[in-house]
Amino acid sequence: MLGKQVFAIFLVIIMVLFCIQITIATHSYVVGDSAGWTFGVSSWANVRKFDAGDLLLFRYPKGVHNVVIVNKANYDNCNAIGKTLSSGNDSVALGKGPNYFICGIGGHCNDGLKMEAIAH
Ligand SMILES: *[C@@H]1O[C@H](CO)[C@@H](O)[C@H](O)[C@H]1NC(C)=O
Ligand SMILES: [Cu+2]
Repeated sequence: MLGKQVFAIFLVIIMVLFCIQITIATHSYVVGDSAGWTFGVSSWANVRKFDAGDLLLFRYPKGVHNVVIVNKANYDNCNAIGKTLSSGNDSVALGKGPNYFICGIGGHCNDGLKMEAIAH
């Protein structure tokens, strides 16, 4: 008797958790796939459809590159002004709309280590 009620409540809890899981499910992407965060990476980003909350994982040799989260003006002008990540294995959740990333080391941004990821 009590066993059946407990079981029913248990089932409801499982179903609620399952629904929550579906709503918050996000994708994660390794930026540039096997090439990683490197020159020409925008061609990787341009063909992908991201959702707000998706996780981007930036992989690169630590010290060789970094990842600076910039605004559009600084993206266009390769000004490395913004939150800077430098572990070589950096994870960033996308906000809705355009997200701009550049490498702040040397002339790498001007040489094509920059990327816009648009999240819907
Ligand atoms: C890189 O980061 C991801 C996600 O934060 C983690 O799962 C993975 O183990 C890390 N890899 C290395 C080599 O640190
Ligand atoms: Cu770089």
